Amino acid sequence: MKPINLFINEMKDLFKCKNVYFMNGSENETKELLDIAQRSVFDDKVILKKLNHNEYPNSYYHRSNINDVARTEHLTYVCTKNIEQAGPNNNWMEPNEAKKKMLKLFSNSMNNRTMYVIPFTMGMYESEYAKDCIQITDSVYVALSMKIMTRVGNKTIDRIGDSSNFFRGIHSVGTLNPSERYIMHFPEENLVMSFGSGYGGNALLGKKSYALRIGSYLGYKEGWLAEHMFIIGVESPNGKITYFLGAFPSACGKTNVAMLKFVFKGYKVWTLGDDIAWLNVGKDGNLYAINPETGFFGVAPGINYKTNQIIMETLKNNKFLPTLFTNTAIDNDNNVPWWEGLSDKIPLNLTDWKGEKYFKDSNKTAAHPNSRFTVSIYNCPTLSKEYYNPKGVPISGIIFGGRRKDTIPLVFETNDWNNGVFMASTVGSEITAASSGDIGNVRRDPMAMLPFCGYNMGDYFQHWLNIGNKIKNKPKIFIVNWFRKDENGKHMWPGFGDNSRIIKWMIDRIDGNVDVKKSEIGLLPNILDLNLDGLEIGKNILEKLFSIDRQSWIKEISMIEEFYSKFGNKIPKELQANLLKLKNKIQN
Ligand code: GTP
Ligand code: SPV
Ligand code: MN
Repeated sequence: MKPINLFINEMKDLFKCKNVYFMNGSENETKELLDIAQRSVFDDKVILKKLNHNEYPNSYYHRSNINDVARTEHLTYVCTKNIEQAGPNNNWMEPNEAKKKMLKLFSNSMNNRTMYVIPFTMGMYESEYAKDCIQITDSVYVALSMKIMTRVGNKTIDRIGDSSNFFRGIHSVGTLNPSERYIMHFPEENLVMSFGSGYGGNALLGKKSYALRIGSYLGYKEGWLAEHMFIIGVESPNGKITYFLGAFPSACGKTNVAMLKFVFKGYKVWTLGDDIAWLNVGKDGNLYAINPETGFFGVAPGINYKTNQIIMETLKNNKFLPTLFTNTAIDNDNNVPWWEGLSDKIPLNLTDWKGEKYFKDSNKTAAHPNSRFTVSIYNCPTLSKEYYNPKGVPISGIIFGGRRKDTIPLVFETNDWNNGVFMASTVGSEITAASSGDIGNVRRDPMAMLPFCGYNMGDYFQHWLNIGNKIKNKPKIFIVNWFRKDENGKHMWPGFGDNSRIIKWMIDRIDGNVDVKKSEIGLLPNILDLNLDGLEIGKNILEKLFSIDRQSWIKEISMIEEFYSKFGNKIPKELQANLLKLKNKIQN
């Protein structure tokens, strides 16, 4: 028997499902799944509710369990044979112990349910970087979401053929009991087991579990990088397109930059990806990036026609697959989704994300802060034609950032690749609602990969340095912080569309049109080189946005030292040397 069929039979025996739904990727299948989801009740709720299709074509609403609204990092494990390989950045469990635990939870857990078999490919079928996968799930919401987010269909089955070389993702929502929730990764076996959650990165196993955690491990072994990054091309008035990658931690602005609208005439952003990039060094010595996904799973709150017109158009321009809204509020008068920031006026007849009537004066938000839309990338009006290029696009700039109310300037350029890797390895960010944890606390989140690096981060940093040695035309590396606040706790930079002013400066740097000011931490822009036409921003605010406060940096360095010390001698010497240099400069 073919390995695929062996695997599916094994799953049937394990889960004792009522029936099997083998997905083929057809349009008809989408209709069938939508029908099933609108007819079925799970967790006391109808799984999908049709929204007003005049306002939001082909859109549906889903409410998840109130205990299941974000990734649960403390229940996410990397199970390698030895603990050092997983590193202090991961929870670790011995693989046999982890499997025993999971098999017990999985056993009979689909008794009265349908088991969906989802064959999917990450990346263009034509791409030599594409990877074939099979996910098992008992959630029709997950099955539909996977269809939006990845290439689902028979083609994957044909590609796998008689081979046993495919990713196995095994998922069951179980009873949604948080005390029985685990997401276990077995990088050495190309396998993930997930139980007890139906939400986002916990359940759509092609995304964080495969494309990042397993992907980063494969990249380490095979000589490439799997990154938590958007990919964009920026067209300048002269027609040249400059490609950027950007890594910000969860809920720190990637999707918004991916669909950014420039405030200057003649410039245009072409979208390639908003969350995941697979990077390879080409034969020509350039760094190339592909987006292995086919959809956006984006944060709803904050989005409106002013902050991001292109995202709104993507949500309204529904031509292809359905769009799902999860844990937003519902405006009952119009049967449309609503979230904080969508309109100034709060609709009168609002049901909140928990399903309760929402009162305007309550301290709670109507939409969950991590409420999201799942939408096909093909609906995006700014989708780049290079999205379809199996080789990917050649990168000229890499942007790293975090959410910091202080310390980190609006933008600076790093001195060179290795110094850029060092700076990226030190990025800190306030924890957001995208993961359950101490929201607001600053933690180190190197390359925005802390929750997603499937192996020891010390080895990961060395891998970044090694990749750099292979790149002939090294991209410039920039650090940004859209989130610096004043004494009153107000963001000093308007952000969103105005971030294009900063990206324009980066293009000017890449093209060699403007100079920089050297500072202790890196290369700062000359304020006069930033085009701030039409923006009302005081000179003193601008100065504050770029100020380097010695005391804050002394604290910052001690936090970096504390983080590095967890990795012992795994931290590359090159990065230790950079840290020492920075410390000397700050102290002198
Ligand atoms: P993940 O999907 O979790 O990986 O998040 P992301 O990095 O794609 O973040 P996203 O673009 O969805 O933005 C997250 C939140 O930050 C949303 O509530 C946005 O409205 C808000 N946001 C995005 N860009 C900016 C900005 O430039 N300034 C400010 N103040 N807020 C922003
Ligand atoms: C993130 O948290 O970085 C996300 C959402 O993109 S999830 O798919 O849940 O990981
Ligand atoms: Mn993300």
